[in-house]
Amino acid sequence: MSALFEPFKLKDVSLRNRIAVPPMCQYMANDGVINDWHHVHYAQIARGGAGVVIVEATAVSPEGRITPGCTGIWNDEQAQAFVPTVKAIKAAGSVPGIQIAHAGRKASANRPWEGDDHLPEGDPRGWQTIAPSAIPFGANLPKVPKAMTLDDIARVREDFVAAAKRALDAGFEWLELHFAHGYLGQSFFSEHSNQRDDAYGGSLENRSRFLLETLAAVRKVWPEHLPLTARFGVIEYDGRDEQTLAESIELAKNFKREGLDMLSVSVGFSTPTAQIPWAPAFLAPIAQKVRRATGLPVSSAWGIGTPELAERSVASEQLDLVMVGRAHLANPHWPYFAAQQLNVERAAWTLPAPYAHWLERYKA
Ligand code: FNR
Ligand code: 531
Repeated sequence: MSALFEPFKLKDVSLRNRIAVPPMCQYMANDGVINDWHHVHYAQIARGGAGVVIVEATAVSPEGRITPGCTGIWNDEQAQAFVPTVKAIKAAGSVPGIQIAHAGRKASANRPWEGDDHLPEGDPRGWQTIAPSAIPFGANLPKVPKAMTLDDIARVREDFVAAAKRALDAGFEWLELHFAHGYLGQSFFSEHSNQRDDAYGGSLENRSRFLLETLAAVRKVWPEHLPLTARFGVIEYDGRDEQTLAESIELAKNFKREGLDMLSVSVGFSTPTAQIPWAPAFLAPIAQKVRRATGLPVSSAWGIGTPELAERSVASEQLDLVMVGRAHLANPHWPYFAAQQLNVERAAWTLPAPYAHWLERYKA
């Protein structure tokens, strides 16, 4: 039997297999409202058979978007626009998830294929970015953010709470806090971006405060029986990996204490000078370390594009869920072909009948 096609239960939510479609920005929204592009994209990818489909980083406020094309859930119109897509994901047999996010100092940018850089000063499409300290990311994102006041911090925390409530009302059953990739949550944790001298900066406890307070506040409004997860960069590849990983494991233990159900292990992306050792599944052994140290179920992504590698990452107990991103962009039915290549018996195959009947019955 394939480990990849074993079901997975987290709280009261059951996944048909260990395959997750990770959040992947589409940059195709207008004023944060999703449209046909997103509906077709998510419905078709869910029909491919993944256990959970996590909708892209969705901003908790207008200034929390990465680009003007990013989705938002800061108002009821945006939340309502998700409802048909949530239903389509469920109808396809996947669990509907969503990642809520604030881009911090990486906000107010062009789409990746239009420069991936900050919108120029004075560009009417741009906005003032905010962050723990007035320190720019650098490289393609040179804009100096406004250092957040304590009121800003409280407001953004409440924006995450309001976003979680709207996600629940829209029918999502899996919520992920975007605390990774150099965005606002990560930037409070990293000394590359946080040089505050108040209760939110300096010590590990202080640099963890925004993340833990936000998690605790969201946990209060997100039902206990539904998974509440976070994506967090546990390593930066900036020459201080041992210390960063040790601090990240401390934070993960505190996440668990505050009610986190699962951790999506990723990279910090807090500095443009990071030397990241890109390789298929390079994060899986690191995720396993976090899992063993904290007892939290873990997922991770990165270059896991072949069924064999996905299978091995789960069978070797490195990952509880495998995040297969770009391979799903290339083939929304990736899980079906993975099942074939792993010779998984038909019952585990998850294409809907209108496709499966003809692919199974009249096999070449
Ligand atoms: C991403 N990624 C990403 N990550 C995240 O936490 N939230 C997001 O919204 C996005 N958006 C996004 C868009 C696109 C087009 C890509 C390619 C990636 C990262 C993604 O979830 C995943 O971690 C990486 O792509 C690595 O996994 P793969 O693609 O190698 O399987
Ligand atoms: C990170 C990434 C870098 C290089 C290849 C694939 C993915 N992602 C992070 C995304 C935005 C797009 C780039 C988010 O977390 C929103």
